[in-house]
Amino acid sequence: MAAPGENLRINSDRLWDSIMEMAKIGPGVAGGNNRQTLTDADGEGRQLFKRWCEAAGLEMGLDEMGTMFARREGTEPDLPPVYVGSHLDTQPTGGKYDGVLGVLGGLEIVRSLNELGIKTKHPIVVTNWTNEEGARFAPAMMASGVFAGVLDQADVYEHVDKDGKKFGEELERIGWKGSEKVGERKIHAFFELHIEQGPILEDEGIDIGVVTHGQGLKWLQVTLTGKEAHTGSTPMPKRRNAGLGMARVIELVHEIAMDYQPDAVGAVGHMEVYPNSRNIIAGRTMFTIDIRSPEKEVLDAMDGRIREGIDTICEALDIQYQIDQVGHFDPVTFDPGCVKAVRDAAERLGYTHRNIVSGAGHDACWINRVAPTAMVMCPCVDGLSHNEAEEITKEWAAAGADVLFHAVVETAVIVG
Ligand code: HGY
Ligand code: MN
Ligand code: MN
Repeated sequence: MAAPGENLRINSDRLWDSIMEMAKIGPGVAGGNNRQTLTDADGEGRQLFKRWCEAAGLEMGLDEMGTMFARREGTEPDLPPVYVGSHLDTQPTGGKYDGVLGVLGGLEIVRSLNELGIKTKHPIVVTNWTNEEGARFAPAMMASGVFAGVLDQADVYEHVDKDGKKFGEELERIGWKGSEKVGERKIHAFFELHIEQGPILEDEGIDIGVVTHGQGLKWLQVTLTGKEAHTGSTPMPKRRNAGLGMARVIELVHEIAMDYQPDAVGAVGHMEVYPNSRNIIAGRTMFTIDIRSPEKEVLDAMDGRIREGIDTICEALDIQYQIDQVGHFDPVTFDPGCVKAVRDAAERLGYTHRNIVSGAGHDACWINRVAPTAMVMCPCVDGLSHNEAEEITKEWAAAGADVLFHAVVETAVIVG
């Protein structure tokens, strides 16, 4: 396949302006975004993206999970398209770039191809995957997981948020449930541009992360049941304190992750306490353990040790426990051919680059099961993400989008 010329670049001002325009929708309280999946803000962001896609001459498809597929025709329409995208939904205290850079980077590729009058053999489809974050409805990477056949659509339709609202009903309510069956599209290759969400690229002064692997993840939702009682008049030996149990499990998760350094990670970010009253011993707690490692054996070992530890803690405190696995994927090895296209693009364009393992999960991790897939990463300031202060530079965004541009058009094959 003929490689694009090194002067083929995106329009970085236009990309940056689009990112800033999207950031106005679902603003957070500290300069970032709260555009959680299937909220009205998500619906507004989808509308804006749809308008931009239609203005760029793209035909919009929508499947039964609400994933958006904006198609630019190829000279050989029957060939399977090259897909490029990420997600527009954010964390409740999310940044402006997590996911958005990948979706609007894909749109910028199309805008640049239109401007330059370049055609490709394969169609190109810019994609917004529904509910990548898994913040409002677990698990993360939900729509791409259904697309890849690892999650069951009817099941996830029934998943509820903290207010008891169902995913399927909320998708209908915001008017973004499509009629296209999920997972029937044939994908020639999928590329995703994403901020690193870690400190490596910035610390090393590197422009581009060539993502060779993604680490594995497990989310264990734990419910501890003790007994509500008066915090003043109940003698210590008679307490069945689910709050104390949660505290000990949180410490256990940290200690176990520290046993597998430098790569393993573990934390509890979601915690609910019932009845959450100052002078009542917590009778029930529900929380989610997030553990990750690039090595499947380590992930499984941590899982096993945590389960044993929870049993011991609950025995000692005379409380009951239930553990439900609400998210999981094994470590991912991306397609060597697509990874090479990313690396060659960075080289050709004169950007510094290094191989990197993704610490965060991405839609690409699931799509890699059904199509050749690779990711491009750019640095972010202080490696900070899932925080409203998330920041990148326009130059980093442009470098990432340029590399994405080359990898996509080389794979889609420029014609004429
Ligand atoms: O959890 C993750 O890794 C992703 O940001 N949803
Ligand atoms: Mn993301
Ligand atoms: Mn995220």
